[in-house]
Amino acid sequence: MRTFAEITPQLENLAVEVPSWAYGNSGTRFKVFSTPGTPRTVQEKIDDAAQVHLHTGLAPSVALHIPWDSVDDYAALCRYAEDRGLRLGTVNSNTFQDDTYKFGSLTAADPSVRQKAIDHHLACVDIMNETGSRDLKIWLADGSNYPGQNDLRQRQETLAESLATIYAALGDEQRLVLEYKFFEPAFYATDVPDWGTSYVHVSELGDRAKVCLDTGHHAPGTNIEFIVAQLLRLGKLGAFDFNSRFYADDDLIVGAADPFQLYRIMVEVIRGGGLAPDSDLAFMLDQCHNIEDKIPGQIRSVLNVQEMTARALLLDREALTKAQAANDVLAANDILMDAFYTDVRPELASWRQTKGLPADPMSTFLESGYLQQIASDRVGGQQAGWGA
Ligand code: PSV
Ligand code: MN
Ligand code: MN
Repeated sequence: MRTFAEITPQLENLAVEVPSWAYGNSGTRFKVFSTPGTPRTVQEKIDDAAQVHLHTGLAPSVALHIPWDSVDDYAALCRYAEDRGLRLGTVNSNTFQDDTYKFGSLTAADPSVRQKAIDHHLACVDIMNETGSRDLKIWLADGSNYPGQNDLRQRQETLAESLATIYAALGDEQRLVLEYKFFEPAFYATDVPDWGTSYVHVSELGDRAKVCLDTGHHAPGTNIEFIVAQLLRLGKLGAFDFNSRFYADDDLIVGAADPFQLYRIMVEVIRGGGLAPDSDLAFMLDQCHNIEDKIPGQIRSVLNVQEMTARALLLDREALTKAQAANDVLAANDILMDAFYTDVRPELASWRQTKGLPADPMSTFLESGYLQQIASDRVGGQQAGWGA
């Protein structure tokens, strides 16, 4: 196995973008629980995100969701983030909470609905121009509930046209990342249900269009690391939305349900060059903290990603390649498991200290008094945008 000292230069390249919506109240369709100190404004979400970066050194940017995070002055918002050591990152569009989009947005049969959805994305690009954001992330709720409800094929044509219009509005340094999800809210057919469909569309668009892989958006048992390997091989994996799932789109803390899966994903990321200094692969969280405290939930999440990345970096790739070439099934599996079973937490703690970070970011944050402070300062926190 490699030593910890050998992997730190690569570990240094890891940065995880946090979502603004993780700091708002969220829940299920049964109940949204409020948390004392929940942000009331996007600025307060940025304040909370800054705490995650301050204690972990891992989360230098925060993703926005439009219109949840709409403001009058994005340049000022940018400065606000910079003053707190953060960048504004990916801009997420939202065409799933408006009555107009009941029968689809970018795929809608009604041209006026489609135009409204396209215009929303063009407005997102305008925002990106002000925030300096590189990525426009599109997740569509579009789909149908009953066989015969829609012309499946026509909707693919319509989607391609809508995406092309949006893509044409992007600047040379900007990208479009298209997320897929196998079901929900549509239950019969979803217009972008899988990585293949996303791949087909982004390939048609051009080099600056890529797939976004949300780890919670697959059927149970799906081999996600295979998808990672394939998309990296094709140069088309643009971004991750990390989270954990037990059942469906659970949006739980990444690495909580299945740390081994996260490890396997990171092994393929590293194998495919996704952690190299010149890689443009974005690591983002897409999570909601329904019952746990939000900032600690985010701290735990970025630390989980760091931990599994460190284990994946420890993997002795040379030995693995040899065992694979010799068809030594058990040796190959052993080599992969050796790195996975290595507890990297003590070495990560010492390494953090060498960088001026707390050895234990979670306890340092909890002892800082920040949670108590926001609980007394903030009254009437906002919902993340989800739930009833
Ligand atoms: C809906 O499933 C979703 O969770 C998608 O994963 C998006 O990335 C996210 O909402 C935010 O729009
Ligand atoms: Mn997502
Ligand atoms: Mn999701």
